[in-house]
Amino acid sequence: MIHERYFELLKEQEELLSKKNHALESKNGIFERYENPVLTREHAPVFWRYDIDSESNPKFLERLGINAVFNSGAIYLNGKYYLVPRVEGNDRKSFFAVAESDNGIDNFRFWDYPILLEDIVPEETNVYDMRLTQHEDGYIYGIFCSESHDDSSNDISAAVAQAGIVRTKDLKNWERLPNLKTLRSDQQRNVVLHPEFVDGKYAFYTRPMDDFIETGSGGGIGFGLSESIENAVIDEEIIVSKRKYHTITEAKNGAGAVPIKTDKGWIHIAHGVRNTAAGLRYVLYCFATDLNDPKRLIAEPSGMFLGPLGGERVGDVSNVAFTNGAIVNENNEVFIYYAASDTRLHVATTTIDKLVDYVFNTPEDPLRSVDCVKQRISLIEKNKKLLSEKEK
Ligand code: M1P
Repeated sequence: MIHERYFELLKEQEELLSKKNHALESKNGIFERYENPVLTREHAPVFWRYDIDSESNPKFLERLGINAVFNSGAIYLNGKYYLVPRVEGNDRKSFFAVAESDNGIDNFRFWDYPILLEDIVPEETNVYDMRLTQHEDGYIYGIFCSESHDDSSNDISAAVAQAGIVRTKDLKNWERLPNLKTLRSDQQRNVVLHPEFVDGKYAFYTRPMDDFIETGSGGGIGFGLSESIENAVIDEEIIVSKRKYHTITEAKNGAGAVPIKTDKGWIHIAHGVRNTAAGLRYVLYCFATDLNDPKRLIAEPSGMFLGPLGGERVGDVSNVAFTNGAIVNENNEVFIYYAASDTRLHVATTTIDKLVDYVFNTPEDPLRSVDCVKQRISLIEKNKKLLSEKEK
């Protein structure tokens, strides 16, 4: 018999799932945040967590808890908004699952089953952070981090990160392909597949790193080409968006959402990381690359685009804003799915026009305080002139 508590939990969950989400007044004119997260651990179906049989679970104890739902791939298909977040069990293992909504800001509901990946990488322990690319070859690709223990080390926590690859046409049947090989980088995380062929090849944004946590000599977000996707191999990686001293990318950076094609260039929403006395701080930043040569940087506005704010700052890994998915709908509205502190998933909305304006008209970081002050003084002087003309 089904335990009666199941129906109570279902009712409580329905209230959460059907709750309307409201935009908060934009503070910067660039994007709106929302009142509620779009996905949390409470959104995970009750039957993923409980044995609902009153005979085998008379006290209705949770058997397989969910700890967090965060960093999410995103895709817009046939008028619906789909998310494939990182769902982390209480056992610390992450997995992927599809959640869908009609409007992209609320009522996201998980499908009944999580995605069971083909088990073709026997050493793989954990998977996370899928980027969903609708590629011009006709497939939807999911590129994610495939993490294994580093057996060359005696350290129990030593790990190796590689980029896993799956593809699908319907988000239901997933074909797993061999992990990406990058011949000149030992480890990879935050790899994104470009949606178009470049010189007839599959193009990837990479993040060369020579350690699991530290990128070491890795100079930033890279770009590389592979002849094949069935056996993807990248030889040379060219740095597109560099890590820079005393900026929001000083410690590391990584590609985020699949780049958004606009008339002026590909817009990238990535993350930058700096170190502080309180630990690493992750924020989102933007840059643009050339439409015909997507490894060529053409704009990089100064500083952060979106940082963790208020309650977003606290979670399992505090002080983190992270994105790996954004959606543009037919009205050129942009939905940026960003996770807060490795715990829950939020949305911020903007439009293509605003994003282009932000990316191409926000000044670059002059990299030195004295030059930043000069930059600000020139803005003040321009404004003062206008204000004094108004007074005349
Ligand atoms: O904990 C913050 C983020 O850390 C990693 O990102 P990066 O490789 O840039 O350090 C990822 O594990 C990501 O999932 C996580 O949100």
